[in-house]
Amino acid sequence: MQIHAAVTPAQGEAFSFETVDLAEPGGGEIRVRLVATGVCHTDAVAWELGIAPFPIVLGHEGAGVVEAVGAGVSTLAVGDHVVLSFAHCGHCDRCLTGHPTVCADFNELNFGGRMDDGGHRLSRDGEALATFFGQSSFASHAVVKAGNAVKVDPEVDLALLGPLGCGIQTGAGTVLNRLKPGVETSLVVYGGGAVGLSAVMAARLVGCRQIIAVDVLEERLALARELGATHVLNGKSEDVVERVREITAGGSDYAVETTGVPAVVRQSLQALRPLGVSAIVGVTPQVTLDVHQDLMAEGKSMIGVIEGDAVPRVFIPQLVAHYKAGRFPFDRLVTFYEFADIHRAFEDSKRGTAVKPVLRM
Ligand code: CXF
Repeated sequence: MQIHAAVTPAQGEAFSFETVDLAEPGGGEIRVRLVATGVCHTDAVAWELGIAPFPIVLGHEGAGVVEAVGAGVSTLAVGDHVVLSFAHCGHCDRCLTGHPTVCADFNELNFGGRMDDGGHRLSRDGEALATFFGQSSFASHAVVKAGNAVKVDPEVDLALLGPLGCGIQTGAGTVLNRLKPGVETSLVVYGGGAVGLSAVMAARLVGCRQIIAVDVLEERLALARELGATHVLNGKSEDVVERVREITAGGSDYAVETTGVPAVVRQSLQALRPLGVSAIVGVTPQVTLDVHQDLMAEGKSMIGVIEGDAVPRVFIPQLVAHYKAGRFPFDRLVTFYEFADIHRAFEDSKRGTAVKPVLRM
């Protein structure tokens, strides 16, 4: 069928709204009519730095309604509300042991530009268009593997839910699935974007005693407070390591580092108490560490976490339930844009005036 999509013709080139062809869903696949899709930092990285092939249809935080199911799909039906998450093979040892975020084929399936059978589902005048994260949700419709689609509660506004498939799952999952802090612990979140603020909300959910948010934008810090931060620090004007040590009487138990800025990655370690753990979530170019001083001397650890170590089909419905119960108000992060305003959504995200832009298709 013909659909409407924002095509990225080449690295850094403006999105071009076009009518393109979408194949029928094959075995194990579904077609989704997208209602909305979040804009994530990784879309911007792919657009600007070209980490996936071009021409491509980006977008990987889609939410929509199942419109057709291919052969062999028994878990979803036409009319179901779904959130689209990252692609994973489902049969490697990591997928089978509950860690699809480190699927053996994660990079190939999400950034390789093709579906799991090596083919494309999108084309323009016979020319293949690359797929992003197995979904390419900057479009009116998408064909995806049923295993990457998560059925969600139809009572909740579907337009809000796309970011649960990536950014919000990443922040909340890092706390709830990986760090699992106990009550009475302290946790510092570096960076007050959608990922960081989701980590703040998750830390409040589990009852961390001290939740310290660090950012350089005062508006972000104010929002962090409203969402559960007990303390906020402005990284521009305060000595963060010193202040965290003061507030926590010696260093934090946990850190969630979302900025990817090398100096901040080091701060996240330096401000830990002995035996503390820092989860590295932000995409980081290269960081130089004094391994002895920053890690060994005090038994600290640093762990990398992708997509909150989540099993989306388990975790996303849990987040939706927390939202419904008023315990996880992630809607506070969302600013809606019309699909046609995609460039403005990207600019606002870059400038920091929108925490989580969501495009209505
Ligand atoms: C990405 C972050 C970088 C590693 C792969 C997954 N998540 C969302 O965009």
